[in-house]
Amino acid sequence: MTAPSEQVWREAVDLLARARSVVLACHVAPDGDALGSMLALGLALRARGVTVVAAWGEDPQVVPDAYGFLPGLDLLTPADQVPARPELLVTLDTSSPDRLGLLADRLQTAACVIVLDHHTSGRPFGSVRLVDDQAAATAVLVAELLDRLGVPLDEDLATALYTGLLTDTGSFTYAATTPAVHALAARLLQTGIRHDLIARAVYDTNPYGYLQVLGRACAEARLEQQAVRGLGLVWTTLPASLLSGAGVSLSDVEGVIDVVRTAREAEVAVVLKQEPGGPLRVSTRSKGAVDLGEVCGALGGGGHRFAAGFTSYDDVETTMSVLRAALDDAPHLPA
Ligand SMILES: [Mn+2]
Repeated sequence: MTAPSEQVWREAVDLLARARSVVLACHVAPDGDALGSMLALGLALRARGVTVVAAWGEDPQVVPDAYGFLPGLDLLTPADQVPARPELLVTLDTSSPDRLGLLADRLQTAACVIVLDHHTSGRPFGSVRLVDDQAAATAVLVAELLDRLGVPLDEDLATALYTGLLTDTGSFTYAATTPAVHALAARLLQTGIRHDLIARAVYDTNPYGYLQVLGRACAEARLEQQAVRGLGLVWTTLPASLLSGAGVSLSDVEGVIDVVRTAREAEVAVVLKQEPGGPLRVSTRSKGAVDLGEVCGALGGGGHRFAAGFTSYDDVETTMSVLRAALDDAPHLPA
């Protein structure tokens, strides 16, 4: 896939410049890029006099504590109050209709759908697709869109965009962190934002219970050296009882996989998180030899090449044997 053509950019800019009201929707269980991208675009459009509704398809919509500092949270609207027939719907960071959750039906009822995304897998949808799988974050595409709309960056826009950039690049460490990514980060910092406080809020502000959960997760991690055709697999589970006992939510434990994935013996890391009375949320990371977007896509999920996930309604044992088989079958990427 390549970057969006000039014609697609022009179509999107024309639609947004003419719109009187816009509905913005990001994926369920939103991360820093989904939220930051959506709120930045929402704030910019509202400043231009557009009526903006921002939402994701969960009821209730709970903003993770780590993102409580983001500007524009007042744009958020409960999913059941999102207009039934949007004049213009913009989806952000969302690779498949099912990732819109309760709002997936708006794809049928909206007069027009603009898609802003950088995922490699998923089921394509939408009429105007600003999709670039080489982009480090959806925030990169939103920044370009704001430039093309002639919106100057202010501190609020920069805070939201920087949060997306920071989180989706793994603090500017993943391979997609190009010179252009750093150039955008520099422009964002020039607005005067406190990047140190953003990083602290996102990464260094955990509830005490997180330490207990992380300890258990690491102590019980399993290393399977022969898995992934000998490249190695490390995995662990976070049972609902462990999370509730420690008083932490699913969004509080997003960072566990970033510790588990550091095991040098394993190409692939997996964390299975159990919702109380619900399915398993399976997060996966690879070091570059396996396309996990493909693997998780085949299991009903999706994501990026090196970071992806899916939802499983089976137990841990069954889920892991299905995943092991899929990882054994996955083609190895060139180094
Ligand atoms: Mn993203």
